[in-house]
Amino acid sequence: MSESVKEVIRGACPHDCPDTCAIETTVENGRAVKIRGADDLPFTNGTLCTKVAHYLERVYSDQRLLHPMKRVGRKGEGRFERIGWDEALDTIAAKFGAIAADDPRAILPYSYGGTLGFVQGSSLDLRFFHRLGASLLDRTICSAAGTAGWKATVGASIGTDPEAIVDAKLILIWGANPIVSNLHGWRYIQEAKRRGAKLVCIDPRRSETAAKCDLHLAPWPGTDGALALAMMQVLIAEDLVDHDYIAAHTLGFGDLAARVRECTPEWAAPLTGLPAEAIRRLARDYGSAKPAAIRLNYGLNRSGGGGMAVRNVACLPALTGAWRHPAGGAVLSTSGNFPVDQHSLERPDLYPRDARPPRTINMVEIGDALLAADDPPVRAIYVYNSNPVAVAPDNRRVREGFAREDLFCVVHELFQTDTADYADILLPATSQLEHRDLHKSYGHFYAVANRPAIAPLGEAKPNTEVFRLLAARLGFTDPELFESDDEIAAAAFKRRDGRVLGLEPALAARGWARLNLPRPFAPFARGGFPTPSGKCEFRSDWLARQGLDPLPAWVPPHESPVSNPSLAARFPLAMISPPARNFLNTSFSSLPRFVEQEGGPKLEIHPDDAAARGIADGARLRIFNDRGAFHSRAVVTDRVRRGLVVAPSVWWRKLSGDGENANAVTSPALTDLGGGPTFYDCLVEVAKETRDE
Ligand SMILES: Nc1nc2c(c(=O)[nH]1)N[C@H]1C(S)=C(S)[C@@H](COP(=O)(O)OP(=O)(O)OC[C@H]3O[C@@H](n4cnc5c(=O)[nH]c(N)nc54)[C@H](O)[C@@H]3O)O[C@H]1N2
Ligand SMILES: Nc1nc2c(c(=O)[nH]1)N[C@H]1C(S)=C(S)[C@@H](COP(=O)(O)OP(=O)(O)OC[C@H]3O[C@@H](n4cnc5c(=O)[nH]c(N)nc54)[C@H](O)[C@@H]3O)O[C@H]1N2
Ligand SMILES: [Mo]
Repeated sequence: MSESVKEVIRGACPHDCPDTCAIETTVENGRAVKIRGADDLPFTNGTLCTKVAHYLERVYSDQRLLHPMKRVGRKGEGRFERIGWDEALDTIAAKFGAIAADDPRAILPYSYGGTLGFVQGSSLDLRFFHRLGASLLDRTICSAAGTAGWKATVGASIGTDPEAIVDAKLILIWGANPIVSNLHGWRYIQEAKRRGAKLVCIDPRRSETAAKCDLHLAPWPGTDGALALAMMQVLIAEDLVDHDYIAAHTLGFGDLAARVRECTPEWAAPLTGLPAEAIRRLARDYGSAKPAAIRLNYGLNRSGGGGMAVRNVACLPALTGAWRHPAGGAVLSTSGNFPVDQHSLERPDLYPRDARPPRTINMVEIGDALLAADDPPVRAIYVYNSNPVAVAPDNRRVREGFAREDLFCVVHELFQTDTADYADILLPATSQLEHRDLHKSYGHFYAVANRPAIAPLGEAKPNTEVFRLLAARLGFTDPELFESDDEIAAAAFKRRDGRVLGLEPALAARGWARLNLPRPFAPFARGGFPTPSGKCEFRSDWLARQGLDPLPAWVPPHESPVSNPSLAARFPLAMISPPARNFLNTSFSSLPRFVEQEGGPKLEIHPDDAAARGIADGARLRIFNDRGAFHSRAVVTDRVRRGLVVAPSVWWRKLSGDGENANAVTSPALTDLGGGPTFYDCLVEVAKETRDE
């Protein structure tokens, strides 16, 4: 009898989540048999979320794409025929070569968060498209607005250590739902509560997290900017500010004080839908609790004023001096702490000098780009790490764009997603267990390496491998296009004096390494903001130079009863579509376990709004506006405030019953800063569906 070979391989969870867990995969005779969270990485702490705990069901799913295919049916129909890799790559190279001879900017890469790894997500792929001279993609679909608002104020994506938050006395959880989308971060918030912290959740609905906090404030979506301005008004008027900190480490306090003078809680009350007294009390609590921390996430950045909302919130800890304490301050993302060598990874210098100036397309506007871009029109699209036909807003336009018969579409995927249905050539991708990668995190201070645990399934290939093969077929000879995954990973972090920054030895030895940051870490206790002035910028010349308001301001949502009464008369309900617990964007939305747990598309609606429309719990609903419509089952609940409906997302369109998901109605309008999406800035009407199928 042959002895079985058993091995534990250390890896990283690749998904778009702040937690970036270290995982351990047990492999027996070449097959992964068990997966668990690593015990030794403190943030992971031996646990995985409900999705990744069952990761092997994803890896070994019978839905996996295992060989290249070419389209045989109509676009979108999803009928394919098996071909070999040579035919697939030759077809792509011939098409790309011909189009590039004309104008390479007619070729568009489209990628986002399928994996957040440097190697498979932002290295050779970008080098290849740079070398080709393709259109550039502005990757805005998630965090662009908040990132810009934070940058204007604080300077870079740096903030409080999420592990240090255990010592805070007050924590504002703002536009965040950690129980669902930052589970491992929630453990530290709970520990703070155990040590006596008060938890306040600011979220239009009573989320899983809000239900566990001491206080829940439910503003109208997209009005956080007004709430933060009113808090500043109270803090300044009642002298709850830290004058020494302001004098030493901030810029433009006088302008700010003048700007917020009229922004009283009474002013903000009708805008936010919160009682003035609740706003005043929140500001007083925030001004007196020491240390006070703010855990923002991206929920508040998905509205017309999402950039400014984050900017306004980011001003608060500089006003009160909360940055002085490691457990105080605020954090939106920790990614700016990582010494990433973006230039070496992406090589923008490979862009051909003799070509016409690069053209950039905002990924949120993909529908428009495919349908209306000229100079030149988009003639080919290469989609990887993303499922735009399900996740991009104003879905009807997106689908029309992908349905263009004259568009050459390549999709590289693990699964036959809604987008894959539109491919001319569909390529099979490896899962995280089958390729090499290296990760930073946007929710903690650890870099995590990923070693392949098993061989690629079927004929699946990693992203990098496909670009190496395509580069050769297109006749490129630049060595940067042929580096191995190990070489790419080794170049991800900056070196100083030719030496690595101390991360590699630990990464190699145990698969993860903490950034070389002091502990305790209070990034701005003594100022040193990474802004042009080195101070927290209440007044931003960077914004002024872009023709934008240099001061914190109130930017209303595009669609609300206050900003657009005539639209609200026809579509009176505000819809948000935040992540469902068992999905990760659309990455788990086709697997039976998770689809069953979610139990079909749902729409949460307040009992009064339901009664006014004759809607009973469980009724089939049609949710619509001028952009489109989709169907869901009613969940009548007071978890949502009056006037708000909530559609947990993101469903695969083709598995949602009616072929539509929430993005049938979401808007393609952009945010004030950063060109981000406005998924949660969306007015709809809801009706009981009489035809019940
Ligand atoms: N289980 C699971 N986890 C995930 C994801 C997933 O799909 N599923 N997605 C991952 C990704 S890509 C991201 S970007 C993050 C997203 O996670 P978060 O950044 O936390 O963002 P959201 O879940 O979009 O929103 C968080 C909360 O903000 C609330 N919210 C909506 N509009 C507003 C508003 O205008 N103001 C305020 N104050 N709150 C508002 C929502 O109701 C929600 O409860 O999570 C990641 N983690
Ligand atoms: N209505 C609504 N829409 C939303 C949101 C919302 O809250 N509401 N959230 C938005 C947010 S925050 C985000 S970040 C975007 C997310 O949008 P996307 O980044 O497009 O995320 P996913 O839908 O998970 O699609 C990722 C795809 O990449 C594939 N993939 C994974 N690993 C690899 C790999 O190694 N190689 C290749 N080639 N493919 C791989 C996965 O199988 C998956 O199909 O969606 C946005 N859309
Ligand atoms: Mo996201």
